[in-house]
Amino acid sequence: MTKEKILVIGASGQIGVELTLALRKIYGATNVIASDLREQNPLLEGTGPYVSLDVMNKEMLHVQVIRQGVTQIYLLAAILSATGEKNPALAWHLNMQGLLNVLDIAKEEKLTKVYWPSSIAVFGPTSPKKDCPQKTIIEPTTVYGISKYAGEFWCNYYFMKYGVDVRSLRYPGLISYKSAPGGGTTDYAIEIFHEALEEGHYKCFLERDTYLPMMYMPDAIRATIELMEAPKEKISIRTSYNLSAISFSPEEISTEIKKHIPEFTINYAPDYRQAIANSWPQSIDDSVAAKDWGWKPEFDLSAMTKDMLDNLRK
Ligand code: NAD
Ligand code: AKB
Repeated sequence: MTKEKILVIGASGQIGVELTLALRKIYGATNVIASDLREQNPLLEGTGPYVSLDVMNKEMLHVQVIRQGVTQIYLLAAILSATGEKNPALAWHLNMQGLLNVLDIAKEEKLTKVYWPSSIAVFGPTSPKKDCPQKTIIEPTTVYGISKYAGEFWCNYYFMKYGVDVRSLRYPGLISYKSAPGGGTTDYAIEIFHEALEEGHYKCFLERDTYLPMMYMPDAIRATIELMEAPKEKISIRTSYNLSAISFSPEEISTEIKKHIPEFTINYAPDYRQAIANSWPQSIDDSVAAKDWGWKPEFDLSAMTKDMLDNLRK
């Protein structure tokens, strides 16, 4: 068996920090290279190698891959839904060109595996709202969603045409306490915890009854690693797998928080992100991931709320 050397691109972000730490536990600290455009995240400092890298600079990326003997890439650098609507051209450019650079290098250097996340943002207003299936009408209305859907088909293309073993998950909104979120529509469900503890009040940018698919970060990290470690023959989806855990509204999460902080209050002042949220499904059917590689979430709303508050209080 070849010794794996993993490059995580976008390692200083919300998922990158936790995924890098989890991969370092499995593969050994020196075999997982963290990289980002940003300064290294303080949570990663002293835990393993870090390189400053721009995924848009294909030549430099290629040099790093060869120089470091990289065998796998996890590509997390992207612009998310809310930030993407403010600068559509930049979101399209980074989300597409970054992926194409990685896929090309993976093909040329015969990397063993590539991971690239998609999102529930691929779905649009014409997709089913409840239990949205793996294969259905997909007509995204945000530039982020369009870039993710196009990206899914580039992944499929590189697998079919060149045999690049690229795997992908359509993450729901991810909730975590370690690293700050990077400009998504589901970020309210993280902000609410910080504001509840610091101010006792939260002004929510979505309406009270806006249901969205969500997941606690430990489940997302485990799903990612389970997908990447699954035998190749178990992977039937080469675009991106639906993935699901919890669905709730701002009102429901605030009720859950009140069980721990009775004086907590919330008011609603929807902004441009409401239209993005309205275009997405309320819940996702992930039965194909369950059937193919045994996916099963662990955290429900009450377990997640308790764990978030316990950790943020620390
Ligand atoms: P994030 O914004 O927190 O992190 C992205 C990281 O990429 C940042 O640290 C940023 O500095 C880095 N980056 C940006 N441009 C770069 C460049 N040119 N070269 C190198 N690094 C660059 O995002 P995240 O929430 O960690 O998301 C990671 C991936 O997961 C993205 O593809 C995102 O679309 C996807 N995703 C996230 C969620 C979620 O809820 N967080 C849900 C669905 C999908
Ligand atoms: C966002 O809100 O943009 C992300 C996502 C669901 O992709 N959290």
